[in-house]
Order: sequence, then C-alpha cells, then structure tokens
Amino acid sequence: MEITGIELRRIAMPLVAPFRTSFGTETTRDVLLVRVVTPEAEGWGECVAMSEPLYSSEYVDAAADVLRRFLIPALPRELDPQAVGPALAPFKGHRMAKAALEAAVLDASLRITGESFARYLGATRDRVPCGVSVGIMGSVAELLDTVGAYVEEGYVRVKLKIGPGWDVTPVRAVRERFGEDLLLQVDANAAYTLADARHLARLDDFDLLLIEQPLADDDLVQHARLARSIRTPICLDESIESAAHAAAISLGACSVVNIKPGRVGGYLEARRIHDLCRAHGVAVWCGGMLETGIGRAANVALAALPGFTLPGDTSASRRYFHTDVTPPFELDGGHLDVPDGPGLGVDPVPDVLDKVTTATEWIRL
Ligand code: SMG
Ligand code: MG
Repeated sequence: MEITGIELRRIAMPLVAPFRTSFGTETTRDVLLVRVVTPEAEGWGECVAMSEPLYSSEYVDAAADVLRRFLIPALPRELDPQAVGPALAPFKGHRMAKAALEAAVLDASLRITGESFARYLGATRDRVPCGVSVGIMGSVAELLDTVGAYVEEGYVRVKLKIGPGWDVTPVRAVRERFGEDLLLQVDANAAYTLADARHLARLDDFDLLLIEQPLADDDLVQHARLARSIRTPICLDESIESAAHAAAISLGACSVVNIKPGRVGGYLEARRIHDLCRAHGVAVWCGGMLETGIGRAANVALAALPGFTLPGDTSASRRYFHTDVTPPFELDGGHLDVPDGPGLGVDPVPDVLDKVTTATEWIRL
C-alpha cells in the first residue's frame, strides 16, 4: 500500500485550567497532528512537542519544519510501520516529530489490517488504572481543593508537580488531608541539583511512590548519587530518550521509568523500553504530554502492556479540555477503557477538528 500524501495540521486546544510546572505554564495546547493518507485508509499521529523548548529541546514549529524538510522526504512510500524508524534514524534527535510520523503510519497500517494498537503492541488488559498530574498552584488551599476534586472523580493516584519553594509544604498538606492510602508521587521536571539532596530527603517522610526527574536531564551520575542519599525511589522522565538510555537503570540512576512514546521516538521504541525494564524487574508507567484523544488512545493502548504496573498520567479528556477532538475518554471507577477498534480505535470529529485548526499543509508524496 502506497502513501499518497501527508497532512500537517496545527490545532489550538484551550486547557480547562492553566497547568503550571517548574519550567512554565501552559494555557492552550498547541498541537501538531500528522495524517498519513493511503488509497485504503488514513492514519493519525499526535506530536507531543510543546510550543516552547522548555520541557525538552523540541518545540512545535521545529517539529513541523523537520518533518517537511527531512523526515517526510525520507519516509518509504510503501506503508510499513517497522520501516519508519530505520528510515529516519540518520536524522539526529527530533524524537517527538519522528514518533508522530511513525504513529500515523502505524495507525493507517492497522486500520487496513483491522488490528488495534493495543493488540499490535501486546496489551494484556482492556482497561487501565489512571492517575492525574496536578500543577503547581497559587496556594496550598487551592491545591487541596483541586486534589480533592480529582480524588472524588476516582483517580487512583495523584502526582504533584514540585519545584524549589513548592515541595515539602504542599506534599505534607496533601498527605495529611488525604491520608496514607492515597497513592502519591511528585515530579520536579529537572528543577533541582545534587546540592539539594538533603532538602529532597525531607520528602522521604511522606511515603511517596517515587520522585520523578529531580535533577537535570543529563545528570545521570548525579541521579545515581541522589538515589543513594534518599529513600524515595527515583523515576526518570526527561533523561530517558531511548532504550539505550534506559540502561541508566544499571547505573543505579533510577528504579522506575516514565515511558512517553513521543520523548523516546515512538511506540515501537516505547515497547522496547517496556520489554527491557520488564526483563530487569523495573516498574514502568505511561507518562502524558497533555494529549488530545488521538495521542491518548495510543497511550492508553501502551499502558495496557503487562509491565506497566503503576498508574499512568493517562487522565480523562475532561481533565484537559472542554471539548476533545475525539469522543471523550471518560473515567470509570478510576480506569479508562482501552480502545479495541482498528488502529487507534477512535476518530477525530471533523467539525470539532475544523473549529480548532489554525493551519493545514498538504505534502504530496
Ligand atoms: O498529560 O496529564 C498529562 C500531563 C502529565 O505532568 C505531566 N507531564 O513531566 O511528566 C511531565 C509532564 C510534561 C508536560 S508539562 C506541560
Ligand atoms: Mg515528568
């Protein structure tokens, strides 16, 4: 099956509430969608790059540029998901852009064969338990209200974004209010240095599941040192961009890995990291990048693999958007159902998609 063309579509998705992390505040999700068209089916991929290079070096304009200039021209015309990674490998980095293109090819291909993402990836469950990621707030009172509402909705695990000046106090307040049974973890998005080790050790009192990415992306050796001086397990996010990086586990730099398909260059590499971690008895969970229903469908499929033993940042559509571009993912007893239709198993709603579209570009192959 030949690919006839590829559409790059930019959409602007206002968030239900601003999402503040240690590196910035998102109010509208600026998303690049990739649509791969063949005579028999089309497939969608969502690029998780943010509008500014603050989470990682990637950003949406750069992703669109590298796709049109290098990645799409190098893509084999024959629709073959396994061939995408090797064809794009000569181009360094740009993993989020590569992941979106590979996902769109994979979706088109699976829609033709009738297989779901979940089945193709090796999922063993038809629903996945969901956590929620809670941004930095203006006050502890506001944080407690927000967390309370999510707990009420049924989320089985809460992750608090932390940073210098917003760490021990909010974590203690949430632990005291919601008790020992709440599964609780924190994410620093690389906001600390090893000089903060004693301060971070104060979080050991709160029985956290893990602390995610406390130090800089390239501080693998420092993470290994930190791991020896705090009891809270360290989970890496930004640091792990490939299965090769996941070998950081053997350095003692982390004992848990957050797998985000965009960050690692695609769902196939994400599955390789899952397999590697599983073979070493390392827990993994599926991260989130404020995806629309398109990226969420694929993430939920990935999260249904057997090694994903911790709840992921795979929240319901309404946690992010008033109107999602697909029919909404809804929480049911703290879980999301894994789509089982061909490919992603969900389709964008054309009217909604058109309303949020800010630009489209058609690249004929
Ligand atoms: O998709 O629910 C979500 C967001 C989860 O906290 C989340 N993502 O570092 O893990 C992370 C952040 C990255 C995105 S922040 C804008
Ligand atoms: Mg993170």
